[in-house]
Amino acid sequence: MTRTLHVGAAQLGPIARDEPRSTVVARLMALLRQGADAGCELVVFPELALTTFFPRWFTADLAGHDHYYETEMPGPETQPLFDLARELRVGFALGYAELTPDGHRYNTTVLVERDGSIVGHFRKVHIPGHEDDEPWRPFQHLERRYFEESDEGFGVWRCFDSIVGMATCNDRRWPETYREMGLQGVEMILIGYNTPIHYAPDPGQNALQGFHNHLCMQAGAYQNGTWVVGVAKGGTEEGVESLAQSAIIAPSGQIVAQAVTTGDELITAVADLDWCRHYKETLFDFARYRRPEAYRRITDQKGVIEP
Ligand code: CDT
Repeated sequence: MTRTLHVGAAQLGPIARDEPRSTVVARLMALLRQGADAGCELVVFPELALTTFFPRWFTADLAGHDHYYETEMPGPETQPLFDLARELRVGFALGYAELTPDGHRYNTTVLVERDGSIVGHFRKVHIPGHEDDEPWRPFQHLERRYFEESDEGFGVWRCFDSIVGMATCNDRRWPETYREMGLQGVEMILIGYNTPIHYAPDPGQNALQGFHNHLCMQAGAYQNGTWVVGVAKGGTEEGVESLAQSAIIAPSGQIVAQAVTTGDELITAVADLDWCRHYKETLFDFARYRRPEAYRRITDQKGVIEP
């Protein structure tokens, strides 16, 4: 019998700076209900799905921005989402800003099973942007000020009768992200993102944002024989236009569902998990064909060393 996982990508439109958590959670719950009505077993929300994308604003005082972070998950305001998941028997992945009891700040995603129990957390590995105030930009990308790089790497979890992994936004642009999980047999990678259309260091890339978004996720899916679920927070948020184009991508690299709006929108697919084997056991039979001894620079070296 074919193994399937009915998955939904719950794209969000903008979240205003002053939008209360309760309103955002109500939006998430509406999408979770839509997912249940569509037959989904798992609904994936974007990166930093509880707040506006606050790293666009500089602050000299991080503690003054503590209200953007969650100190517990679930907390009082997110508990209703967990309760609804249990009631509907629909799991979810939710990106949020995490402030740990010992003061560490991570860009985190929590994965929750259909019974409302936490499967695991993923903390973003590749933190893009800059640390310091750069007022020349029309808006900033201060993720490197607000978040630490995770040293936990890319785990996978046996859940949803599958092998599931996570990555966050900028992680999707790096082939190592997918291969780390591919080497653990991943069958579905969940990726939330906030991608401003305008890229200040090289605006020539602006027109290519949609292309690059799909290019990297489709390549990651195909080269590792896995499903990839890419979920945006899109639309114009606090004056910043962000890419939507959420997509569910098959192990063939083909997009099987894509969002057509820039707002709150659910897209779904019945993911055939056995489709992964067509790639994992043929062209990308890692055990047979990979040559790790030829790839030593990938872990021994960080930047480019020209001959
Ligand atoms: N959130 C996030 O990682 N966004 C980046 C923007 C480009 S780097 C300034 C991304 O890779 O989409």
